[in-house]
Amino acid sequence: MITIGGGVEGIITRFKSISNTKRYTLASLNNGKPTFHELETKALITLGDHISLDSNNEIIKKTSNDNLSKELAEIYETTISSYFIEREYPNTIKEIDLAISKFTPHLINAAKLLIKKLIMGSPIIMRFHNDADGSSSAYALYLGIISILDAFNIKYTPNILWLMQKTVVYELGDAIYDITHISSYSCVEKPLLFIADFGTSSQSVKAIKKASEHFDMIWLDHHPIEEGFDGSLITNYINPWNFGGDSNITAGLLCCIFAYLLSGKELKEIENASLIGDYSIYANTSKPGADLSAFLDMITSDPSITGAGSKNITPLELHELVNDKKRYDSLVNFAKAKMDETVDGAIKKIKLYKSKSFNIYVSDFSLFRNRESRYPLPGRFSSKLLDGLTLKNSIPCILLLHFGVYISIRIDKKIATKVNILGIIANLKLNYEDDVEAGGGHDSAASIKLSEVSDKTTIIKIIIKELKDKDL
Ligand SMILES: [Mn+2]
Repeated sequence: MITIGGGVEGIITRFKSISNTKRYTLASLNNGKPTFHELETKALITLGDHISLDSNNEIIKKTSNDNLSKELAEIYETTISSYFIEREYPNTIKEIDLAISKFTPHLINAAKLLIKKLIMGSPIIMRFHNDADGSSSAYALYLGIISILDAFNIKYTPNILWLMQKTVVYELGDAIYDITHISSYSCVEKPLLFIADFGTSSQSVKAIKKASEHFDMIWLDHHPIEEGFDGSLITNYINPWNFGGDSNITAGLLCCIFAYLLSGKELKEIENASLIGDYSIYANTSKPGADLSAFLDMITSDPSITGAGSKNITPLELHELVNDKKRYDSLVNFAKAKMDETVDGAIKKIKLYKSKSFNIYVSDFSLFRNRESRYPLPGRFSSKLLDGLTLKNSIPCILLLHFGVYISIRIDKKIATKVNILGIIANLKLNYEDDVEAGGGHDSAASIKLSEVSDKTTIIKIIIKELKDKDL
């Protein structure tokens, strides 16, 4: 395709109807470079039409396209061959070299798919878990996308909706929302749904089935794969558990590798922030990342702290805050001070149950929670509180932190295997099925949801007894 006069020639790849006007995107190659135009017109044109525009963006020629798939393939392949460079991730964590080399080809496929959606203007929905790891994931993806669009010299705002997810399940309601969002678009390339740091649950299966009819999907997660979860409908499901790794390879780390493969951008601080945020054994507290992690944890727990009215926070907003040095420093300091203050408050009101080789602590979150803000959230706070307790003790500690119908359990990694909390939870579910609604997690971090009618004090006493029985 060539440029005519001051204008361009290309293919209509997407349109959106807004009352009686339609907004179109036009994709083409100009001297081997992908170009991208947006235009609004009442003229009768449709998806796949081949259009020529003059320098005022007026349509001067329109032909219907007999060679559509060939021309689209040419745009895509030329873009990939001129801009996509196969790179090796500069990994600094030796233990995960093998897992990375195994999933890298899959990440490369996913990166190429994202590029295709970007140059064809397809709507993209990015959902990320609302914690430090999930928001690190979104931040890395955002910076990677900006960087590749810069390389293309594409001057347009990509059609991306960023949504922060409050649960670890992709619910049917989410799928319906996503399908509704794209319903006003028509595109030559299927829309893309990108999930980061959640969704690997059997409860997501219905929604995945529904969404797969309308979207191609890229799904980067590191949660243990639940029985009944079916990732086969997901175009690119990439989880370290399937490649000889485990949850210590966080979603943020996966997304930083993805962003690097996509654009060549190195994002080591974001990578480390995600590792710190999710208590990965690969977290490195002597390298930058702890401040960013504290900041992200606070912002995702309570976006209103920034003064924003919305409950959602986008990576663009994160990026602007991080780059406003004064504001960022003050938010980081506030996050750390609030966390320290809450840990101190909790330790003053905690109950201790001594066992032979470890201490069991029980903490009631409602006694010291922050009344003005949702930060810190109890589940994540329990990990910080265990850290605080570990510092004060010479023997390992176990923490049961309860709030409403939830009990959050944290166990020193040194005794996690011996204690086998998941076994204790399985027994509870079996013997007290009317009390325990749900429960699960990892060896060192688990949680239980009780039913409304349950007697929480009794259940906690039973857990303490079971824990002590393991300490022989
Ligand atoms: Mn995570």
